Amino acid sequence: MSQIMPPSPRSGPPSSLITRRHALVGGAGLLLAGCDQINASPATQALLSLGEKATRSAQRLITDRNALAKEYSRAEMSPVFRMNGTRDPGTEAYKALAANGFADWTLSVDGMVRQPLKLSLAQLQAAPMRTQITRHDCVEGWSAIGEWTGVPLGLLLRRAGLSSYARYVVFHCADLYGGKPYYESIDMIDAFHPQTILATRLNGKPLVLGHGAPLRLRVERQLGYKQAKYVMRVEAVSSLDAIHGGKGGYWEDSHGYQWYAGI
Ligand SMILES: Nc1nc2c(c(=O)[nH]1)N[C@H]1C(S)=C(S)[C@@H](COP(=O)(O)O)O[C@H]1N2
Ligand SMILES: [Mo]
Repeated sequence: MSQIMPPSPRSGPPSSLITRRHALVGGAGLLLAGCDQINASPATQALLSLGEKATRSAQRLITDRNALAKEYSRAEMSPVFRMNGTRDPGTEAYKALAANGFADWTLSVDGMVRQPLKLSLAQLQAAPMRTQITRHDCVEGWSAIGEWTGVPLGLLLRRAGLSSYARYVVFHCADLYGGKPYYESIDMIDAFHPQTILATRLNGKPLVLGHGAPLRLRVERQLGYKQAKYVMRVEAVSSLDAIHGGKGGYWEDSHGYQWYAGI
């Protein structure tokens, strides 16, 4: 498991590099006739080559984060997909929603968006879907291969008019675990990753209660505990500080699990 900290919007190599490169380009542009002079300066040469190297490594980092998780064939699917954590949120509110097949359930997409959305299950099911057979890895030492079908998260965020200041997407769940609300969060690279979906189906059937009915996150480049079940609300935020314990997720807040659980 690699350790990547939540990026801060105001620091970090990629943004400072871009600023520096723009400053250089701007300077050269202003001094048209003085271009040779700028290029001849050893300090500038060093800065330029350093900038290029750092840009390449930033590029590599981003490329790796966008790589697809392995997808499997139908023949490789696990005969039984285990359940873990909450198997039924059991709250009065959830029981009422489950009692009529989630006909009154809605997903909220809100926070730093231009147009907050409230979507029924029927509306979500009518959206373009992606199906993928992937392996789920739980830190407790088990894996299962299953076929997930759902709406790409990026599609919903675009439709809601995501603010360019949003840095994270928070998933608020219907269940309490150990008495605390279960929640999780991811950054924008994972939010717009093509395999990041809000799944309504497992192995061709609507999600059963134990797997997070009616809607759960699949973020395939990360471990099991990031795969939030019973998602009720998707919130775009610029910082995780004010959300529950401030560490970006239930396990992160209460058990010191890493926020970035990349596999
Ligand atoms: N809301 C919610 N999401 C959750 C959990 C949970 O307890 N509550 N458990 C997590 C853990 S540790 C794992 S391994 C997976 C298990 O998903 P499954 O029950 O569909 O196998 O869900 C994750 N998402
Ligand atoms: Mo897990």
